[in-house]
Amino acid sequence: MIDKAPSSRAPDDLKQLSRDIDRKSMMPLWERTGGMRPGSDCIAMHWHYSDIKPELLRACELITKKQAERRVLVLENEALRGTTYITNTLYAGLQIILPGEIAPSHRHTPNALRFVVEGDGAYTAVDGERLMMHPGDFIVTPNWTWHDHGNLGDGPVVWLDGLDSPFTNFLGTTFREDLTDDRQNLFRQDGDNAAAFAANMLPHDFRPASAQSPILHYPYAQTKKALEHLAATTDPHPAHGVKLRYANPATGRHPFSTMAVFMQRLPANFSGRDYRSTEGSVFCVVEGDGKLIAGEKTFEMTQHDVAVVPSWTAYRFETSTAMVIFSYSDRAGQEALGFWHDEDP
Ligand code: 1HN
Repeated sequence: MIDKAPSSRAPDDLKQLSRDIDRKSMMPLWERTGGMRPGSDCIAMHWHYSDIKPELLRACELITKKQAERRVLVLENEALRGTTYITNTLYAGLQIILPGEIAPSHRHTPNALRFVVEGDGAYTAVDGERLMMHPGDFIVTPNWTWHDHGNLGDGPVVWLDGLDSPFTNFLGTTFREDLTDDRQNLFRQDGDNAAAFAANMLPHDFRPASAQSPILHYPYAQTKKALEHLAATTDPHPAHGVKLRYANPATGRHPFSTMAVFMQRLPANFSGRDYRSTEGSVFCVVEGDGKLIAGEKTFEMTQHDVAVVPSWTAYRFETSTAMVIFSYSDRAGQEALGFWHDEDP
């Protein structure tokens, strides 16, 4: 006998089907409400450095670098509380180190970048070499390289840590290891890495073994000079001003397999055009003041402030003074996987 037409059975039988399969860890795709679209649950956010700095100093009184291992205030997206993430794919935290302190050596599978916010005299040791940190410098800690930090100066030093830890957590590939000694053995002289890889030359027999940049240190003095030269000789891009991307000289791509890193300069009285892309970006103001308008929100940004703009949220800048802004995003990972997309009218 031919069964009744499906229409005369619904909706009770259909509801029963949903209940029955739910107990078997299944769900009906036709009940999914959200469509397929770009963007994420994260929200655009802004942290004033004037709110961060006093809390960092409080943490200095309450916890030693040794106790904390890393004395860091993590900037957590309000939509991702409890995860340590600033976007679905990126981590951001502000780290402070006092004179004489050291942060013991360890290594992990997430890649890390340091962006020096304030203070002089600190170093990061990476892969056997000590890299002196100056404000505005960008330092690469490629995954699985030993790294420890120290402060040889006479005042606190603050930097922004950017990690791709959400990637390794997502993929189930997060490993870490402590070195028995607090400090790694420095088997290279200061300046070796820059001489071998940052003079627009590469060692003759160098073969890139990974996507990571062989350059470990991108000093702000160079970046600033390049931005100022281009700002004086070329027209700014209508959305980004003069924006440069930190390059991996061995591949022409990004310094990390996952993270793209940028520095941009916006002229005074700039009124930027809206822009959006699938990358989530973390911005840190190096110099100057201005507004970042992200979706419906307006952030009044001043020096050292941090903001996050999630995937597919349109944003633009409006400046009063000239502004220099550092940023990193998950664009490298998106490009590598073939997912990156932008809308640039
Ligand atoms: C880490 O190793 C450092 O080495 C900073 O300074 C922040 C956040 C999550 C996981 C590892 C550092 C970190 C981190």
